[in-house]
Parts: sequence; C-alpha cells; structure tokens
Amino acid sequence: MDELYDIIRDVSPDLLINHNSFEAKGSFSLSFCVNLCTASSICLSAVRISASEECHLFSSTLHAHPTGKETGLTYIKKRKPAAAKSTTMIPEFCGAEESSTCNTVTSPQVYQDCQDAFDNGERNSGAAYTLYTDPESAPVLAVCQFDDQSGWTLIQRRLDGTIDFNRGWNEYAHGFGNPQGEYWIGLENLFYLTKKNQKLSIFLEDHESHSRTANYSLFQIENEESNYQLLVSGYSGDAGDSLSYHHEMGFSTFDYDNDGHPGSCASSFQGGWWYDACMSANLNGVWHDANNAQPSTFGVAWFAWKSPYSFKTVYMRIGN
Ligand SMILES: [Ca+2]
Repeated sequence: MDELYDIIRDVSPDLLINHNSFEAKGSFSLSFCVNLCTASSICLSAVRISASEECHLFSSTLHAHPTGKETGLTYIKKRKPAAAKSTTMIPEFCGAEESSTCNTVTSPQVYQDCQDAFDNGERNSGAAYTLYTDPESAPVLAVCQFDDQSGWTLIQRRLDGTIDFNRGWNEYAHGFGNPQGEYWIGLENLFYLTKKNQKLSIFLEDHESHSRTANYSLFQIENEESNYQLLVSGYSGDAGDSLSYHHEMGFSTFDYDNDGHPGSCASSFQGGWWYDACMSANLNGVWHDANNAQPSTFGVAWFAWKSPYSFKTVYMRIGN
C-alpha cells in the first residue's frame, strides 16, 4: 500500500509528457481505491477487481470503459464537479452507458477537514477521508479520528519506521507516506487547515506501552513565504511542554536551513522540523526500535517526558 501511494504522489506531470499513461496497482478496498484516485491529481480513472481486491489506477480515461464481459469490476472515472467552486476533478462512477456488469458505487464525500466530516455525520473513526483543504489545490487523503463532540484531522504519525522521514523541503511541503500508516500531511495543507483556529493534540507512547499527551489550545502554520512558521501556545497535558521551545521558528529540512543554529539541525538529526538550536521535540526524527530506544541522535524525541529517548508511537492531530 505504501508503495502505491508513493507512486501516485511521486509521478510528476513532466513524466506524463513522455509516458502519457501510467498504471499503478495494489490491493485495496473499493472505497480506498476510489479515494486514492480522487487524491491523485494524475489519476483519471481506476478499475477495481473484486475477486483479487486489485486496484488499478490510470493517468488516462481509456481504461475506465469496459469492453469485455468481465464481472466483478468497478470502473471509476473522473469528471469536473458540477458546482464550479473547484477546478479539481472528482470521481464519477460507472453509469448507464457502461456495461451491465458494472457495480455501482457511491461517490466519496469530500470535506474541508475532519470537523467538517463530523458535522456531516461521519463517524468512522480511523478511516481515511478525502479532504479539500483549499478549493484551488489538489485534495489530500487524511485519517479522521472522531470522539463524541468533534472530528480530529491526523496530520502526522509514526508507528514502525517503514517510512523515511529524512526528506527535503518539497516533500515536507506537499506531504508523504501513507495516511493509514506513517504519514506527514504536508506543510501546505497545514497552512490551509490552520487558517481557522485549531487545537493541537500530540499522543506519545514509549516502547513499554506507557502513553501521555501534550495539548495546545492554539496551533497555526504560516505560509511558505514565512517558511511555514510555527505558532503554538496554551499547553496542557501530562507529557510536558516540548513544543513551545519551537514557537515562531520556520520549518527546516536538510536542503533548506531556517533554524537558529550555526549548523544544520535537520542534517544532524535527520528530519524536517521547526528547529531552533536545535530542539526540545523532534517528532519527525529517525524512528528506533525498543533495542535502540536511547539513540545518540535522539530519534523521535520529546525531551519534556524523557531524554535521550526515541518514542515508539506518535501522532499529531488538529481540531476545533
Ligand atoms: Ca543553521
């Protein structure tokens, strides 16, 4: 799944000039197959095979028109939305003009954020939803967590070290990873998501299954011209406050140093973060297993709870 998600994020429009069709496939549920195509700006159609659970994504619409008599196929194609508030394509599904072997699927709902999803009756906590954080930009897949009162948008998660978080500026700006696994939603999305007041909640779990949280009543990310500066305040919780140290810092990556240190913190600690000189928290640092939980480079760090220590499970989520 990670591989497919990376493929559709990494194929650039330039490549499509020379290769006017790409195909990516993996095993997914129908709804996730639909969401993947929706979230990819280059996916124009998809076919899902129910027997094998294969999801094939295409950069052309040709494959969305069945010509054979296959059964158990669901064809997905995109069209522009009727409501012209967005130029983004949204999926249209197998209709009457296609063969009778088509399955019928429901178009996915799209939301601005997970609170919007909650307000519209969504309650499937932990599922990935298609979010339009900005009407002018491409949609993004993100996991929503719902409680009794609200919807939280997952913006970052560490679980097992399967995704490399030592990445450059462009990838941190636009996001990477798999929303249902290890994930970074992207600074550009964070800028749009935090235009209205947002709280931040950080969950930390060590390798012995002890967990604590750090909450902030205000969390805001400025635009790219401001290097996605972090504004954070109003700590509460039991993990200690390791993020206020980074307040008002721009974001830094190994290829773009905006930190408060003569050297490059992002290069030294191998992650993108709002480094100063250098850190009290480093949740995008290198993931370590239980046998290496006290690495010299600090790893996935939150000093206010324990240090040196690299936490096992971490996620950051935002909500109203
Ligand atoms: Ca520096």
